[in-house]
Amino acid sequence: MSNKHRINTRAAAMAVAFAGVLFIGGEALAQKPFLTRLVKVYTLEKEKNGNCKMCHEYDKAKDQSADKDNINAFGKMLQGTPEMKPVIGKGDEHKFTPEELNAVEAAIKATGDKDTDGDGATNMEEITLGTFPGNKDSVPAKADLEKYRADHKK
Ligand SMILES: [Ca+2]
Repeated sequence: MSNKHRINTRAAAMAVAFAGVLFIGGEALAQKPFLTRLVKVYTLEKEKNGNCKMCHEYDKAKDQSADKDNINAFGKMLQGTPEMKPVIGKGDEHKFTPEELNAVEAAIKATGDKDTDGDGATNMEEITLGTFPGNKDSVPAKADLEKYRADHKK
């Protein structure tokens, strides 16, 4: 194999690897409508929990971004619900319909009383109070939680 050929082979392999990264990025973008819906329904703030970390665990410092390989405990729990079934596995070209986004909303409601990360606050309490239901290190302040529970007593 000539040197020139070897370099071309390497370039081709790198191009394939890069395309793979682009593909994963595209797939992550496909789920953006889920977040948009969630932010709208629960009036979430981007600086608090209205961002990708709601369902993904990644480290920006390590140049990572939200993708299908870093879905957190909350995201995985949603994926496993019967409500989410119709919206799982769509390609990155898929445009989610309002009905499909209703399914995502229904999955969140249906699992609202669960405490996925086991930090003592339910998923719905965390979503409403601005923390992450899939990260046990993110917990609502005790006073916020007490107020929320007093306000929502049945
Ligand atoms: Ca948490």
